[in-house]
Amino acid sequence: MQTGSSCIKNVEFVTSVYSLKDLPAELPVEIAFAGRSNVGKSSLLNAIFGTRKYVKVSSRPGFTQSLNFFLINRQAYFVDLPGYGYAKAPRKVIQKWQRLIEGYLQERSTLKGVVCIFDIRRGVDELDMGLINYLQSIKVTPWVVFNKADKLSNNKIRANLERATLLLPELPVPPFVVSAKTKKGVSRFLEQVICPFLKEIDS
Ligand SMILES: Nc1nc2c(ncn2[C@@H]2O[C@H](COP(=O)(O)OP(=O)(O)OP(=O)(O)O)[C@@H](O)[C@H]2O)c(=O)[nH]1
Ligand SMILES: [Mg+2]
Repeated sequence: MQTGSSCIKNVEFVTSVYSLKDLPAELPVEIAFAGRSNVGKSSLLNAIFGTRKYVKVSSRPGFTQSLNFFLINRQAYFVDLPGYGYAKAPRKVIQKWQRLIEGYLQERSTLKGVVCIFDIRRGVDELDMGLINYLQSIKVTPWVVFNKADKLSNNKIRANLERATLLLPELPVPPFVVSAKTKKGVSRFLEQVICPFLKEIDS
């Protein structure tokens, strides 16, 4: 599929993985998208891909239960991770997801970083901090993106961002604020974080 973005020229869905033994062979670059259930991971991927139809978006939380691999420009993987924190999921299911996600994050040596998506209305909570701290403990770069900016006024966005930033540890790149719905902020995030990796393998 052709896309509109400057550095994402081609996207192909490759596979949904439910078990670590089914992970595809590594490519030079892999970037994962993580966050609470319903925060808009799949929607952000669609915004990045320049289409609404590519990744399934949930009408109910807890929709994405597998690791979904997308092949970008035939040489990198973007991975849509299952959302955490869905209170209604059975304990066994939560434990299985956790093992799958943690195993995945530890195992992928070509993982360049994880896009950690949070809701700008809610800021960061204990589970979100747990994700950031876990990534830092295994030396994987977290990139923080606050989504659903279309739901708040600019003043409220500024206040929430300030409050959330105080809670977060020092990050390699300051947080981004985007709306997967209106696409506001998405191209800036792409150009500053994602495109450099894709351009690196191009050259
Ligand atoms: N207003 C608004 N709604 C959004 C935005 N991003 C996502 N949504 C909505 O939020 C809901 C969840 O979006 P998804 O993209 O499926 O969220 P997800 O994080 O992939 O969810 P799981 O797969 O369950 O973990 C859907 O109804 C989306 O339309 C946004 O930027 N603004
Ligand atoms: Mg999803």
